[in-house]
Amino acid sequence: MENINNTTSHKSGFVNIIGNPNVGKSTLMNQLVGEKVSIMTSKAQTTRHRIKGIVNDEDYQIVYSDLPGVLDPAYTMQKYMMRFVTDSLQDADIILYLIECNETKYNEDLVEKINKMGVPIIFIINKTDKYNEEQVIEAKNHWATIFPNADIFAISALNGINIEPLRNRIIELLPECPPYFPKDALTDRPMRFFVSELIREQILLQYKKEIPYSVEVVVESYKEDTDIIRIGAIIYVERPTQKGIIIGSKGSAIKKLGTDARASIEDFLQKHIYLDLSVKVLKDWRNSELLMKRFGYSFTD
Ligand SMILES: Nc1nc2c(ncn2[C@@H]2O[C@H](COP(=O)(O)OP(=O)(O)OP(=O)(O)O)[C@@H](O)[C@H]2O)c(=O)[nH]1
Ligand SMILES: [Mg+2]
Repeated sequence: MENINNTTSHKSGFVNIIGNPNVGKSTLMNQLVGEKVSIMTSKAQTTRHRIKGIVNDEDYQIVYSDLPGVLDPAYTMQKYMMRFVTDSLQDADIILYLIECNETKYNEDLVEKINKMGVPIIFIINKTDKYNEEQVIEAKNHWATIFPNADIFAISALNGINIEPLRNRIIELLPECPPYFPKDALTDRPMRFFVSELIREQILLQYKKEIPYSVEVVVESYKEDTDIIRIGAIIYVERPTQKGIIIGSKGSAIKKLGTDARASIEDFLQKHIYLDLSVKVLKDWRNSELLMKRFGYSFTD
């Protein structure tokens, strides 16, 4: 029988996560999505792209976007990273603005734009596990004046504290809308992208100083056989000395990198993989518009 009083409706929307570097944006997105869609490390500027993580339910679809941290660009790559953030204001249905509890610094232009957008803002105080109640209250009072229209939540993304009420509020605020992506989609990125990110995550964890920031990882080949996936990736660096550091004495550093990256990719793909890593010098790639485009920084969705 046809239901003429069709009361069932579908909600869907873009929920974009904005905040300074290292405040826990990727950790929060992974918690909300329930999968490791975005790499997370203790180093600032881990995330360089807009990465979508999609949550599907019968009645709704939430399209989260993890974003690079807000910064003053010093070179071309950072200019592109910041563009992902400003572009994300255009399609946001809900903004999650995240801080670490003790933080007071913010970009005034960006905050003004967010406040004028007219979309719901959820202001989130993260890493509450590291601070006492008084400090959390102080942060709430301080930031309520900067985001006067925002809902305020205090959470620990790492420990999963207060995530459930936050998730419920997001669902409440979602607009009525058909789904943007197929209802079985987890992300809009191809496997190759996640593989290159997992290799870069190991580089962030294993190498010091400027090395992780001078590196771009490109998956050149990805061949799926019945019981193994064969992956070839190139690690681009900016200078010959950096190539030497990545490889290490008698190849020891790249060997460890290969072993750890393979384990992490196998964990993600749940399949055996063969990983071939090579290192190439691409002088000053971070300051080249052409190379930024070639490396996929110019696409925002
Ligand atoms: N103690 C504590 N640490 C956290 C929490 N959330 C995230 N972290 C840690 O903070 C660091 C940064 O986390 P990310 O999720 O990579 O932060 P991000 O904001 O995505 O950083 P960028 O991508 O560099 O801008 C990691 O070491 C996390 O484990 C939390 O609730 N409590
Ligand atoms: Mg991040």
